[in-house]
Amino acid sequence: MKSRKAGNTAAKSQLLEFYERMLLVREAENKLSALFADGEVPGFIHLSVGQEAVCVGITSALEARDTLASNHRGHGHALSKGVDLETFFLEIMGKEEGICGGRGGSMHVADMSVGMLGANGIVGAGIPLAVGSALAHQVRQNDAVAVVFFGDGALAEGVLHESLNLAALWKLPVLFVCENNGWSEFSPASKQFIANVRDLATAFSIPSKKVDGNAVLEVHDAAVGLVNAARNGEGPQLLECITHRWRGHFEGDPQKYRSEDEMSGLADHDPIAAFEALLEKKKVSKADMQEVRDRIEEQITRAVEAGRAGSAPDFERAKTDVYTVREAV
Ligand SMILES: Cc1ncc(C[n+]2csc(CCOP(=O)(O)OP(=O)(O)O)c2C)c(N)n1
Ligand SMILES: [Mg+2]
Repeated sequence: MKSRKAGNTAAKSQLLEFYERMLLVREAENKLSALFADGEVPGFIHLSVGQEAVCVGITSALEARDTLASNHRGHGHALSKGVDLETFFLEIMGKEEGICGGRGGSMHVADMSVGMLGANGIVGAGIPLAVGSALAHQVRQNDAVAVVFFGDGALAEGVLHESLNLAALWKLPVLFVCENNGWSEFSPASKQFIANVRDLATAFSIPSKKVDGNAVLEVHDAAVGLVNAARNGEGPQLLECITHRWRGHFEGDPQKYRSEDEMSGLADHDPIAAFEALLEKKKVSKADMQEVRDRIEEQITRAVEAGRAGSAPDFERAKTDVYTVREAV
């Protein structure tokens, strides 16, 4: 996405691009959910359905040279940073032709060619990676910024506090993005952290903003300002995005810990439905929106076919890319 105009001034083509990017993430994950239920996806998957406006709003404010570190709920981060859809499906389906040779799967999708530093199964572990990447950008003077997505469940992690401190101390070009969906696995995040993320930023002299994480243009506009500030040498910035996790913590989670009220109200916070209503107001035709939906459906069908056609990992290569193998004594 080249133009930086959003909000009221965005052109129709740019609005449709936001729509297409959010739909890609939503439909890719809906398909992964079905594949997982059918046993075609090994391991665990965590879906970001309902949170699409955050990844799209942020990544649309980035340049190709910028880098991104993710967490366990990272499909949207990877796809919206530009990871190829077919090699993404191949990876998650555990195939050799996957972007990481089928060795990473959902929680380790990485693609340095598009600046995707990696998803991460350890809560908070992507944060110092982004800070390290920002340090590399600063040393190389390459005019790039690093972004990290983390959830509200990471707020009590010491590594976040240490990373905020170092980033502020060294004025690193990094944007910290907190996807605040209220949950940390099966517990309300409010039971784990006494303060809030913006106070934490203030404690380390980091400027911050809070946005409705379901409103893609609001996220985008805030991200443009913060990314520019980081790029212009003003040091780290932080954005809190309020959003909703529609699915369980992982696929298959029966979610007994959530109230019926909360579950039945989730669809009221649909970033894609809200954006469709906005497109209609802006006089984007239903035919134009349908064209986007058809294109996404085709792309996903092709990606699933590619995933199914991929080869299962070869046992002979089990030790490839393993740096050290300790022989049994
Ligand atoms: C260091 C560490 N502690 C605990 C876990 C188990 N765990 C996995 S996800 C998660 C909570 C994640 O919540 P949040 O960061 O808000 O992300 P969300 O799942 O809401 O997107 C926990 C505690 C872990 N993976 N790593
Ligand atoms: Mg959370």
